[in-house]
Amino acid sequence: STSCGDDKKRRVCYYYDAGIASADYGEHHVMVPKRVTMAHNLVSAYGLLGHMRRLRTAPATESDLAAFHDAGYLALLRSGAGDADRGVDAAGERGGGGFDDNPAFDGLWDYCLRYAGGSLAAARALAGDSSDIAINWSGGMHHACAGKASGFCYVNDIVLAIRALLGRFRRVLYVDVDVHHGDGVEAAFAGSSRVMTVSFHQHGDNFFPESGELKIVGKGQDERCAVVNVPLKKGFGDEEYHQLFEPIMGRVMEVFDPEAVVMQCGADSLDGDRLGSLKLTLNGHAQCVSFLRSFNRPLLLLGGGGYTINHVASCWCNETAVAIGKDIPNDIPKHGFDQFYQNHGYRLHYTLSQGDKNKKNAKYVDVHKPSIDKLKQQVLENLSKLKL
Ligand code: ZLS
Ligand code: CA
Ligand code: ZN
Repeated sequence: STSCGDDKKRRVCYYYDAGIASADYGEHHVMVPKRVTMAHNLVSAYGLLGHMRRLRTAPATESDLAAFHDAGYLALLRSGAGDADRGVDAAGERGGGGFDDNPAFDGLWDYCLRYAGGSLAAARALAGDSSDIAINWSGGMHHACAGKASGFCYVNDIVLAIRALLGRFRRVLYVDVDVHHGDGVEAAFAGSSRVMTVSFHQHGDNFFPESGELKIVGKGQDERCAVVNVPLKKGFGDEEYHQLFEPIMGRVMEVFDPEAVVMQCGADSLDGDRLGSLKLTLNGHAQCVSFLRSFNRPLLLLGGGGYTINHVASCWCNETAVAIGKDIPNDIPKHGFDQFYQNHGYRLHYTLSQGDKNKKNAKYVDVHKPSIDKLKQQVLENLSKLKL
């Protein structure tokens, strides 16, 4: 069980739309929307639903999406974008490599409206002051651009949610712990001093999307933008991560002093993920949530990546418990999906045997561990240079 920063309870509201489960990127795709249903069933089996207000299921409307996205791109998305073979990235052009990160699948438009609707409803619950923490695990699609899909993301629910929050709050902080760089959100607010974006991500060896280098503090001459990037090496685990996360986020809270915080909780930074090569434990990941929660600002929790689906479900269930401020037992209650956790002895907090993959990445930690403090100093220095 993770320490919750404090014992003070929060008013938590939770959004779940069962319609998300029918979205299917295709049988060989790594993105599996059903993992959100698995997380929800775990949340329910642990009895956590009784501790939260349930948000009304309300898909977004096309005009909601038009607050950020181009009309032409939305028309393409709504039309189903032609044959299944043709991705909707680059406004209809076929993705490279002969297979598609962003396939046009049946029910895609409906899926977009539902996950974006969840993040918007959650943002509105915070803006209307009816909750302290709002959760939408089906959101967090941080790569989508105004006019194109990217990295499994079609509609950028995060940008929409932040814009909704800006109607009520002066400064909004965005924190992204997905293993990938939060490029779409960063680009959308790079010119704004009312939104600071912070992403921690694996970087190097052409890891997608390759952006998010340390040196990028802002864009253009006038540095009135607030962008913080923390590039990490393969193999980094709880110890290395938190040597950076807490000092950096502590300083960010000090200098930016946000009135609301949006957190993308991508679970692909966990150990054993199919795409990522970081080694966070469930507790190490949740520690990011409890640290930000401890500052007591309106907090929006969103999902994101996560490609080993039982790990994802365990992670987001655990973080729902952290949001509420309730300890839950490590033994997974019997429920319809419990066979997915059999390989971990029906335990929430899984441990992996030292496989080849782990050994291989251990050398990266040996090489880069000594430079973590230097990285921290550089990020803190960048922070002191921002003109806010
Ligand atoms: O942050 O690396 C790339 C781009 C390519 C290689 C893959 N091909 C298909 C297109 C060109 C350079 N794409 C990344 C995208 C990662 C998106 C992360 C999203 C998020 O977690 C937020 C939700 C990538 N990495 C791995 C794959 N794509 C990938 C692996 C395996 C497959 C199966 C399904 C699809 C095609 C075969 C796929 C993609
Ligand atoms: Ca990230
Ligand atoms: Zn990711």
